[in-house]
Amino acid sequence: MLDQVVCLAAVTTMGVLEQAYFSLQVIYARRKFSVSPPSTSGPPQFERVFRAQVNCSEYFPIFIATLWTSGVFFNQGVSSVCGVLYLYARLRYFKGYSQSPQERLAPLYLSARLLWLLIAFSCVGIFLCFWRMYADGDLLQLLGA
Ligand code: JUQ
Repeated sequence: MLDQVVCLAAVTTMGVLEQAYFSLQVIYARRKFSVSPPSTSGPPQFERVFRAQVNCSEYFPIFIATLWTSGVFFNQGVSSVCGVLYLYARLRYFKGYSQSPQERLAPLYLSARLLWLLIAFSCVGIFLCFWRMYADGDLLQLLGA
């Protein structure tokens, strides 16, 4: 049973490490540009690193939820490949945004496309699961019909 989700767990752990890396970069940027908490404003170089980390964090729960839904209900291999590519896109997004707002765009579009793909695979997987339950008569029983 665990071999059906081990790749998803690996991608999840890689993602957590990536988030830790982004947080460390914000800590270093705070020191470098002398921006003390709770302040989040400072020179543009600091604010770009800060915003890049916040934006990646904002999408991390959505990414993890769709990675696992797609991996469990659709296909572990396909979902894990999309997951690794998403994390790679987010790394390039973070590095790009640290340079300039313009340089974040190409990896941002890639990460958005990969997230749409994971959402689509999740929908297909859930639909197929309901479909199978319906065909087996389990779904009607579950709904009390
Ligand atoms: C919200 C909920 C689900 C999205 C794509 C796929 C699913 C994103 C928009 C970001 C950023 C960063 C910046 C990874 C048009 C529908 C989604 C979803 C959004 N989209 N923005 C932005 C804040 O630097 O501007 O990280 N990420 C997205 O997906 C596209 C949106």
